[in-house]
Amino acid sequence: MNTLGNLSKLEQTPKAIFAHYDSGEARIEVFKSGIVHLTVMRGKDEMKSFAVIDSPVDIPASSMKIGKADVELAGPGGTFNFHLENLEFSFIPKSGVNSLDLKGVQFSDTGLVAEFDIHGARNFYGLGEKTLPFNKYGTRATMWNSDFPAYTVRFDPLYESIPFLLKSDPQGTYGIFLDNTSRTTFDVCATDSDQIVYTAKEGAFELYVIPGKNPAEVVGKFSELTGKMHMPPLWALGYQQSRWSYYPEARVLELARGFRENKIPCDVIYLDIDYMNGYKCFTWSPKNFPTPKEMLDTLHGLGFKVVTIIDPGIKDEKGYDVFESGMKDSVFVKKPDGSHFTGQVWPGKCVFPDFFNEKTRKWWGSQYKFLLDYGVDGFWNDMNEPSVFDSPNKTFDLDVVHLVDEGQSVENEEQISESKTQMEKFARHVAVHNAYGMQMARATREGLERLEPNLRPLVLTRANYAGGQRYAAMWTGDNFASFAHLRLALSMFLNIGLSGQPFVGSDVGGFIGDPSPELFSRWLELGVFSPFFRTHSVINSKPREPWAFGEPYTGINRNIIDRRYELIPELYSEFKNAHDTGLPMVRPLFLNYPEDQKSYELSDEFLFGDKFLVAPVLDSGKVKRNVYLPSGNWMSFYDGKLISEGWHEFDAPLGMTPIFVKDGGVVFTQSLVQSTSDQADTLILKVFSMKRGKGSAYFDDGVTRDYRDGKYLAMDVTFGAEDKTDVLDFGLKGDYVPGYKFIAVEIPFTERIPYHDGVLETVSGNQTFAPVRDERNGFMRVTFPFSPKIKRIVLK
Ligand code: MIG
Repeated sequence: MNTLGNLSKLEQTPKAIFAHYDSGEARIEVFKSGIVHLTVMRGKDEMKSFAVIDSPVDIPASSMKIGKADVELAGPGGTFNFHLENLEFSFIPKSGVNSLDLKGVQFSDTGLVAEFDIHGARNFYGLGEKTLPFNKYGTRATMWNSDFPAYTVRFDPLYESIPFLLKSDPQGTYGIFLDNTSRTTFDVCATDSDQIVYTAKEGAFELYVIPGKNPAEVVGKFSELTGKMHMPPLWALGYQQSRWSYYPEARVLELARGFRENKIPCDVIYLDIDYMNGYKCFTWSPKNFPTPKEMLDTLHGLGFKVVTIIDPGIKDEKGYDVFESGMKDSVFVKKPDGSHFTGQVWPGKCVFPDFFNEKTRKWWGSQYKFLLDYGVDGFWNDMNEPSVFDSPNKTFDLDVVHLVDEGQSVENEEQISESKTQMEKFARHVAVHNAYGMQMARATREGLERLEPNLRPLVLTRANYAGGQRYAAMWTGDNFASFAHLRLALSMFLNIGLSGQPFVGSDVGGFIGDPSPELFSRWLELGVFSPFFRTHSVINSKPREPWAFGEPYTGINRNIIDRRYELIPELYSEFKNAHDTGLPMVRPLFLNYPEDQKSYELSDEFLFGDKFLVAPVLDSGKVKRNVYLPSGNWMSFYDGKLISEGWHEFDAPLGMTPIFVKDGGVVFTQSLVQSTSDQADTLILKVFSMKRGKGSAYFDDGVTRDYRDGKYLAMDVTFGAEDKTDVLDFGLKGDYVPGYKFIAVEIPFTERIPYHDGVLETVSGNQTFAPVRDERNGFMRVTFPFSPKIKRIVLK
């Protein structure tokens, strides 16, 4: 017996086992790679998932045992036992330790409660965008997308919800995903030291248990379930400059020229709400931006892209074409009585698109044509928690109705009516709140893809939900100009990345307040390795261009941003890896070193992909940094000096983040450019090894989707040192030809070199060069002409 009543029968189909109760139903499904999904629903609580894009597979009969009320599934990741009479379930991982027991699911008028015994597990990560400690053990989190400017450390909830928890420690790992878009809470052993208590206000209990050999496998499987990050345009990896707001036109142009005159690379300028006419979406302010087309042409000529902000609120104003067309097509959110829900946001009284249905998403997507026609390159969706200034709960009324059609027909949408079958297509806001921002980002992305089918859009969103990586990059909202927030930003990136969303950044310098020059430079240093790298600040903040603080800071900031641009080939390749595997670029040490107990506590240093370890300075006044290097040998990125594993103290003067490369890595860098729209002259392979090394890089045109049809170049290189000869072997795949003129190799300097001969072997023959040698910082550089047919470089 449980709160759904008695179990009346078990039923089996190839893809599911159903348990029927007096007032509800449970269902067991299996997904690829051994993910087990348990749904428990009261009556008709179930809703199609916004997060999950994968489909269940046939349950392998050989691994299943069904009794009268019990089911056992034995998979490669462990054993799952269901006791369906009382809705209990246990997962015993292969390792046999830290099993996970669900102690029933109870439904009541206030929602559902489920308790899990965790049997000694003490390390939990994920949960998306949270300001709670890195390890979520001992914390309580709420999932309810909320706009809270100037949030503080431990403030919760914020803009985005990803109800995914990763248990990982040297004993083993698993993931649990509790898919529900209403208000949910996770008490991760804050009340009972060995129990997770989960509650959901509305909807069904949807538990996915993700087994895995190691945390990377679990995170990878979660991304199979909920989708991968899109491949962004290359320019989205460049440095980006924003503030609330740069206007008028002349100031925007002056800003752009400032970058070029100061020789500080930059790719993107952001226009915050003041570019609009009275904050109305899809308009230009005639006063501040009288000639947007000309301005955009000039900016493009200077090598800049432009991203404009777009909020969901549409001004309720007769004659405003976006409002009129939306009213005509009936796309705005309604109250249960059929009238429109309105609320105050920037433009004044607004209506809000109901992004949950396809008709509205199409309508919304097509609005972007207005801005694309002027040449705007990317879009920034803000306020989409949704945030409403004047409503008592700061968001939509909980009973407004959304038409959740997932592509179904919407003919009778006018009548939010008595008809039962129709009502099922509607969801009250309270049940879908956490997916509103994600569906806005989706409408934006899908619209842009329809309008410019061969371009990769950049969409940035503030609110999001699990799976939202399929639609947009995200930033961590209105943070604060303090060292505490710099530290927090990194810990947030790590958990957001583990939650399936690799493309993340924070407002460099802190949104609210004015950073000291030192804090700003330190934040830029973290920015070099932040997937999304944008400076942004609140209205009336002091100037925060990289040259705003004068020397020596201008020079320091230039060097920092230059480093980002030198690393672009490597960063882009890591983006491609994340797009392919779902693993984040910015990752905690334990993702690669799961056996290392120490790695579970460290959130102030991180790995970038498999090669880099980065230890930013996160304290004021510090010029040294203690760094923990996990197992193996490491080399300093700056001078190739060999360093052994363990704790070390390193110098870290302003502008110099300690960066290390795993011994055996070949890192792809390039010569300096002022934006990614410039072609760098030289591709530079930096070898971090004395003996054997390898690396790979990915190139494509950076803007179109042609890479899907073979227009890319995947370059694998292996390095080997023998006696008096160093050899680099190249493996190439794909038919894209990068525009480099030269390829240079940098090898740690030893007495074996300088070289006398360099041979470049290509498929069309060999060429011998007297190497143009260049000694710098412990490395010897040899340069050859770049050939897309390169097979091997021999240095003697
Ligand atoms: O109510 O558009 O987080 O980045 O500058 C504030 C103005 C609305 C909040 C965003 C911030 C942006 C600001 N917005």
